[in-house]
This record gives sequence, structure tokens and C-alpha cells, in this order.
Amino acid sequence: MGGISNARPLACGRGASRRAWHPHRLAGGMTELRRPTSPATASGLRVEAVELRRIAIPLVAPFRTSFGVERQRDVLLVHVLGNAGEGWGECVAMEEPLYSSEYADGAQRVIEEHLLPRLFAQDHLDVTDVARVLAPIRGHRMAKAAVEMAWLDAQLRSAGQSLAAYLGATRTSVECGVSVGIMDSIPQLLDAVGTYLEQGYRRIKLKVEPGWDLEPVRTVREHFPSGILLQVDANAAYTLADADHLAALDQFDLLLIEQPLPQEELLAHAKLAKVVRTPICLDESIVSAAVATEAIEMGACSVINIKPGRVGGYLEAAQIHDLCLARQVPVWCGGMLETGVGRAANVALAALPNFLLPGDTSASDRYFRQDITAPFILEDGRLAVPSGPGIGVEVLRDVVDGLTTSRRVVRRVG
Ligand code: OSB
Ligand code: MG
Repeated sequence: MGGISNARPLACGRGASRRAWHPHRLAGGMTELRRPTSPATASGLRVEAVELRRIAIPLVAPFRTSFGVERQRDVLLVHVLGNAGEGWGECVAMEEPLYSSEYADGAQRVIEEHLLPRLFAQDHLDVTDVARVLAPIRGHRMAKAAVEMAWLDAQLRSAGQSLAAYLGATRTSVECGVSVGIMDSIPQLLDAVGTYLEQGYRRIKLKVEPGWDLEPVRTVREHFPSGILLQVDANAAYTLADADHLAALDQFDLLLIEQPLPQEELLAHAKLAKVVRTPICLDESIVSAAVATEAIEMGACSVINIKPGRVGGYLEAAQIHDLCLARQVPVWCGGMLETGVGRAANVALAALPNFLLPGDTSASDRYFRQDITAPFILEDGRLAVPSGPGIGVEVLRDVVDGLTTSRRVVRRVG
């Protein structure tokens, strides 16, 4: 978030009438956005201790992308214990810094040594002020997002309000897509896609890389009904010199091409967008609302994948949703192989009105044999938006205990 969030008008405590972002710009039928109002949290949350838990949770199948293979997730869970209750956050940083520069051990270190001391230096702190307090620390958005999420969950739970209602959700369930990894063979890929379509997923995303792009896309297109929604994600595996090759994807009527070029190369994406007819969607590049605005204005993308961890939290994510809506740029909710904790919050976010494409919000069984919350189950291609207070799901303590690889409790001093 760095210095960027300083420029953002943040609503402040006690009965403030200004909000961090503006519901009146959203589409009709919106519920009014309300921040937690219960007396217990009217002046924010006083956090007494933060538990940092690491769990190792195996994936049901290896997930291969252009940057590597994941077989299990190393998840950092942030559990805040406050005066008015507790809350959970999930850090989406991976075990290794392959998707972006953040990684789980680094995120934990930053949280312990740089974020929590700044937060504990405040007596009470409203969740809408967390980003501002952490702004002097540059970057480390996934670490910040995890802490802010736990804060948000705690405040909303104590106020009895769901995250979906707080963010301004307009749906009670969301359409789901699925992200399909790079496979060893085409028959294996067809098998995987076929299974997901039978389960009801509304959109298929194929991971691609040089050497695994035109052929798999062509075969999937030929093999399944022409109406299926299909898109690809390169995780930055190409260069602008591949523009003509990428333009060959145009014949397959894809919804979008996600992050073909490196994160920093906004201008190259804008140039690519002039050569390729398929809409360019950015994932890794969009690290804040400010960058989202620049990317849109320079024509680097016409669709945005919103991942709260990547942009520093759900409040920044909601702002990006909002600015995209104002510019008529559709968004969809990305994923980072979250457990039920992160999934619950992602599904709440995906229920906002400008999430116009199915998200990478797949059911629990696409990822894990045993999730750490009650499983999210696909029904008619959709997941239900949790309606309980906060993120609306309970953490299964026994399951988490069984998966725990380390646990530290950081307490407020004084
Ligand atoms: O680029 O969208 C991505 C998973 C891990 C890291 C990056 C990405 C992904 C996915 C899977 O595509 C999304 C999901 O199902 O959670
Ligand atoms: Mg992606």
C-alpha cells in the first residue's frame, strides 16, 4: 500500500459520516454501506493479542502454473483477540516468492516485527484506519491484507454485520469458475475440464505458458460445447515479442487473456492490447487502486482480476471494484487457493455488483480433502455468500490444530 493509501480518504471512528468509498456511485438497488456501529466497537477495536498460526494443508492434486507447481499450501492464519471479540484473516502469500515477491515466512516476519508494533501503538483502532497506520511500511500488501482482514472480521462479528452487507453485496450467491493447471498431456487436460464442467463450473480458465497455449486451447474448444466460457492465464510468462503468437489466441473466442506479460510492464500490455483482439485482464500488475486507475487509463487492460491479498486488503479491493464500476470496466474475483477463511471473504466480495464474470472462487473440494471451515459446496455452478456476522464461517479448531506447523502469540505490551 505504501504511500498510495495516504491519498485515500478514509472514514474515521465515532459516528463519521464520510466513508472510505462511495456507495452512491454503485448500481441501483444497493444496500446502504454501514460500518460497525455497536457500542463495543464504536471507537474501533482494542486488540490484546494476535495469534499467528501456520498450517500445512495438502491440495487434492498438484497445481501447475507457468511459475511452478504447488502440492500443498503453507498458510499463515492471523487470529486477532480483541476487547470486543475475535477475528480471522488468511495470508495468501505462497511458500515461495514465485507469484509475486511476497512469501509466507517473509509475511509473518513483517507482521510480527513491523505491522503489529504499529497497530499495538494505537489504543483503539477502527479497521478503516488500519491501512493508514500501516502505510509507512512499503509494499507487503499480502501481509497487511491478512491483518486488516482479521481486524475487519472481529469488528463486524462484534457489530453483528456480515462482510457481504458491509461491503455492499447485491447477490446472495456468486457464479463460479475454475482454474485448471498445466497438465502433462492433452488427454489429462480434457479429463480435468470435463470433470469440472460436469460439476457445474460456469467458466474454465486454462493456465498457459510458452509451449502449452494454442494446442490445449484449441483442443478444449473443439472437444466441448462452443458456448462454454473459456479464458487463459499466463502468470506473466510472455514478452511483448510474443504479441503475434498471442494474437493467434483470438480465433478461440476467449473471454480474456490474464496477465500475459511481467507485472511491471503496463505500457507493454497497452501495446499488446492493440495487437490482440481478446480483452487483456491484469492480475499481478494491479497492486492498488492507484495502479488500477493508471492501467485502465493507459489502455493496459479492459478487465481486472481483483485479489484482496494482492492489493492490501478487502477495503482497497472494494475501492478498485468501485472505480472500475465508474469506468465500466468489469471485474472478477481471483483466488490464491485459499482455505475456507479466505474463500468466505472472497465470495462476499464477489457478490458486489460489478463482479460481472465468474470468479476463481471454486468449491472447497477443488482444493482440499478437508477444509478448515465447513466446506463451500458448488450448487448449480454457484457458491452461497455467507450471511453470518464477519466472514460468516467458523474455523474448525480441531482441523486447524491437526494441520498446525507453528504457532506464535504476539501480545500488546502495556
Ligand atoms: O494467477 O490466478 C492466479 C493460484 C495461485 C496463484 C496465482 C493464481 C492462482 C490461480 C488459482 O489461478 C485460483 C484459485 O482457484 O484460487
Ligand atoms: Mg492470475
